[in-house]
Amino acid sequence: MVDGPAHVKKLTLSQLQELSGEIREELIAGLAKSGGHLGPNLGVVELTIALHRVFNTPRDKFVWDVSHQAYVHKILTDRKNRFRTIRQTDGLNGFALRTESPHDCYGAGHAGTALSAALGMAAARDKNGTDENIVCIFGDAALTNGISFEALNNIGHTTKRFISILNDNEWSIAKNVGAISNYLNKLITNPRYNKLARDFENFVRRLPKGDVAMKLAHKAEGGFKGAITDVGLRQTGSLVDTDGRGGYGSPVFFEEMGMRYLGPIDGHNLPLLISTLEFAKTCDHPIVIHVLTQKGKGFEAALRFPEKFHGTGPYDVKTGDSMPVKADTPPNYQDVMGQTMVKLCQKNNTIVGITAAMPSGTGLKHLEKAMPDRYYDVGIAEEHAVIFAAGMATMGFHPVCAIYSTFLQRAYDCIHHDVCLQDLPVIFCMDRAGLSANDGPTHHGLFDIAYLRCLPNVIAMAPKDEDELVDMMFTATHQNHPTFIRYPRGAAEGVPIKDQPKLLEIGKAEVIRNFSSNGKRKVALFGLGPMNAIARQAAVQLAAEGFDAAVVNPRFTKPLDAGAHEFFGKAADMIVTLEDHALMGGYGSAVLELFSEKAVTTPVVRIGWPDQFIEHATTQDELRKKYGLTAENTVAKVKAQFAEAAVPMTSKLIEVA
Ligand SMILES: Cc1ncc(C[n+]2csc(CCOP(=O)(O)OP(=O)(O)O)c2C)c(N)n1
Repeated sequence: MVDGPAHVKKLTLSQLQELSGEIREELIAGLAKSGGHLGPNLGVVELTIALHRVFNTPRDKFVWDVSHQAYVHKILTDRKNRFRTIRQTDGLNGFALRTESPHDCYGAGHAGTALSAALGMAAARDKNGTDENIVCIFGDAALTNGISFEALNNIGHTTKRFISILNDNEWSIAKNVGAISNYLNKLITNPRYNKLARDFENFVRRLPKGDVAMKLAHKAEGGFKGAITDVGLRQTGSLVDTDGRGGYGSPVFFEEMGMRYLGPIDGHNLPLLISTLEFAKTCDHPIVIHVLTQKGKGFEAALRFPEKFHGTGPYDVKTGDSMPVKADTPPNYQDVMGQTMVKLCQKNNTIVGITAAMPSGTGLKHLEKAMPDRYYDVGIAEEHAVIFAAGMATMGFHPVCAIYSTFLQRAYDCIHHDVCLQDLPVIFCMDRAGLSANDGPTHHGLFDIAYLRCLPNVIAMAPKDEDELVDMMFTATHQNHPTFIRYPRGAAEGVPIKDQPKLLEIGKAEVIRNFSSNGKRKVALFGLGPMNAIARQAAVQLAAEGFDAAVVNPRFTKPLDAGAHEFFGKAADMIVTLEDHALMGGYGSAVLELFSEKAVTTPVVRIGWPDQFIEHATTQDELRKKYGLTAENTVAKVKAQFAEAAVPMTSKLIEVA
């Protein structure tokens, strides 16, 4: 295997082809244990090799959209030997990361940012008067995102030198959706796109002899026409698309945006890719190269199941089968959410489900399958999803936006301006609220309590288990206000789910374990969402050490149960808040604000995530341990606080509720 990008430039075409085979093997074998974005990376092997053949990072800049497909780039730059540590504790991050390598000029994890970032770099380069190449690589689904269009609108009149590569594999995580996807398909099936062939032939003829890359191009010359006209053509079956307009697509859209369109070309044809990129380097006009790739190329299982292998867990290298799940593993929260949606929709025809390109991740695939007419996939378009939901809500519907906590950040203004300000009954199911451990900081959902609790009209809840998630979803469908439910990634607690969900009283906490005896130091633990289990464990440990420990399930971060918090605040010698969220502005902060208003002076220990971006790790437990979100650390902190502050024990007898 190669030693860095300089080495890639020395290889012959057949060696490059060998290299693509080796990289595929490394991807397939290397990710089998840890999982990761196998399919997208198998699709860009040749493209990434060609990029490193033609350009010189870190001087030239590659900006990857989402950057989940940058593994090959990592292998080809300075991280080959660490590749098998990817997404694991102290290992490589699964996305491009500026702090990881000078070859990663721009970090990402959220979709749709690459064109804007690359354009910013191109503008800066032009201002500096330097000549590095800025290359943006974005997927067909990134084009369903508004920011990409905002950038496209801006490119033509901002710079003359901008190379963008549209990596079109027809898939988002699920099958790509919408008019843009149809448009790209029409472009692909248009037999009249010979423009590249002409340009390209002229270009190849003008090339100086002896140049290694150009020899490759000449070698390709016989093949590239075939590549353009045959390889990768997708037959839609009928030329009349579902939109009824039919006909062929034309690249006029990109050209009207002030970009030169080249393609579509076969994204697995190395010489063609290399020659095309060489050509792009000479262009004094923004250019978009439409490259057709196959997600999962080289691994049978990934070709058969592109959605699963977009981002897969561990698998068997031979068969692609997932590793067996332990028999007693509770269901995932996302599946509970999706199955509950089906049940709720069956009973109430005002409810619909909306996803921004995440049918499996959010669990809404269950609704898609059972009741497709109540399901909307709007593409990677969180802002649109939220405003679309707001529109439906004005017409008497109860739309449920199922969006990961981290991706909902993208739609903050829409939540504020469209939903909360108009006090519309949109329901938000925020999966991955908490850590998304092996994804890392781009995907951790640690900020939603803070960004939501300052907005008027909000009802915000966090279930302690899957049964309560169902109650909360049911309760949300009975509200006339914006309602937000945050729950974590992965397996739920394993509690039984009632047949008939319960309507919860808004703003009412649940007392799980009350104070039981007097004459002991009293600690009240408020454990929010999944941290309630930690609070219960800590209570048992504290009780064993002679404390009287109460546990409350706050359920609501807004409105807070002022009565319960005040009661326990005054009754206890010490309060502990536990949350799977940033401490800054989170649930514990809300409790402190309430205590300040109610003149509760009891000391408060807050357990949650510190004021820093949390790195990735193999498991959530490792990070919780490192940052002290454990029962053991809670107990230790309580004891230290008692010792340090010499907290006086409440002298009067407590009326236990
Ligand atoms: C704002 C945002 N929403 C959703 C996602 C989840 N997501 C990650 S990759 C992806 C699909 C990307 O598809 P495409 O851009 O075509 O690239 P491909 O994986 O097909 O190479 C989605 C929806 C995200 N990363 N960012």
